[in-house]
Amino acid sequence: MKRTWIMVGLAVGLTLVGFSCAPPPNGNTNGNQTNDNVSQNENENGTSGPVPEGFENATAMALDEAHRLIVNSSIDVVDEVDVYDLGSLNAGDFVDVICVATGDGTLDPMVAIFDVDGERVYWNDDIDAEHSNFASSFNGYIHHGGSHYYVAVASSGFPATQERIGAYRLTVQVQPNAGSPAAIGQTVLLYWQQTAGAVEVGGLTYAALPAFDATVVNASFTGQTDALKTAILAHVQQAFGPYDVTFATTDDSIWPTDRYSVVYFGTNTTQNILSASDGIDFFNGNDQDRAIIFVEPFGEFCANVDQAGIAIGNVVVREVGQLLGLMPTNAVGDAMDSAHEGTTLFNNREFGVAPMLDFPIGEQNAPLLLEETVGLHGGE
Ligand SMILES: [Ca+2]
Ligand SMILES: [Ca+2]
Ligand SMILES: [Ca+2]
Repeated sequence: MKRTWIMVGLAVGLTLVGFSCAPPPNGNTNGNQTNDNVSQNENENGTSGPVPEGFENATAMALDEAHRLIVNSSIDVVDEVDVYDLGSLNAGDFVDVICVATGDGTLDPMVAIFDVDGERVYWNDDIDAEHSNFASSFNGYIHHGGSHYYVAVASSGFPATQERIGAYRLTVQVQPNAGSPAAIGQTVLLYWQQTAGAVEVGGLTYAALPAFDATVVNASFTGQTDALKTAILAHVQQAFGPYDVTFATTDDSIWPTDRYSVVYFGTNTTQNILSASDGIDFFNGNDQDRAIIFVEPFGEFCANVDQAGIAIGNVVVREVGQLLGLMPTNAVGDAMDSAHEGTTLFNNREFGVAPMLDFPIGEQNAPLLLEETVGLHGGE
């Protein structure tokens, strides 16, 4: 399915800001206003509509009296995706999902849960890849009700072919009505100044970082450090404008006193990457996580400070998106696009509805997830 991603993002963003519709009786706040450009389904109040693309062959699997489902099955060919339809879930239900390889143990699984529109709620590949635990597991609250929730199992995209097929056991446990997940705003500190010591991001330690300096990005930017900071800040504030995300910087006379996440700016990398973060923090369970942007590589393709402000800003937006639970996507123009770096970094991007880089079916509805995670700016 081909779409114009920038337009989708704009339309969804405007709809979320502009409408304040009462949730239908089943608690589904994911009404047609936000996603009729995705699947045209009419699933409010549990009436069934077209099943989203990729979920047509879902196997209906009712939970037992203990609200549990155990499936023993297998991924038999590379790129197979097994989809199970759990039926309806409500906001405040707590789901606990684990998928482990069984049989000869060759499968490296990944697992995700999707709402009635095929939009991702949670995903996991490896519980602990560092210690070779390639089983998949996640747990957390359902934030909006729906007549169908789908759990999908696929093989991880990374391993060699022989690790991509094999048997698995999927266990789903639901605790109905376990709590009331609420959106909570987030403050993010852009750390322009020199750090007092080494900083740790994503399990890696970086030696003390010097103050942000436009000269490091590109020698021709000397003397334009403040202009570049201003351009980056303006870009990230614009991107998160609809949502309750507050950006502060170390140049502010008063630093935030509440809990905040931090974006550092490093000068170089031996890994040839633009950025790193503590990870995808689904529904922002950690309000003090960190990301780092490596500004040096941007100098190679940014001709002026305005370009650099947009390019670096786009990468800051994507990393903060991860710190708020968004996954990398695979769509030009989407704020979480990680597949088309190159010159697309010079373009304005929008949080939109886009396919994920790391799961073969379903999409990520970033505006909906951000609204459910941090809420809308000013509580609109
Ligand atoms: Ca199968
Ligand atoms: Ca895995
Ligand atoms: Ca976080």
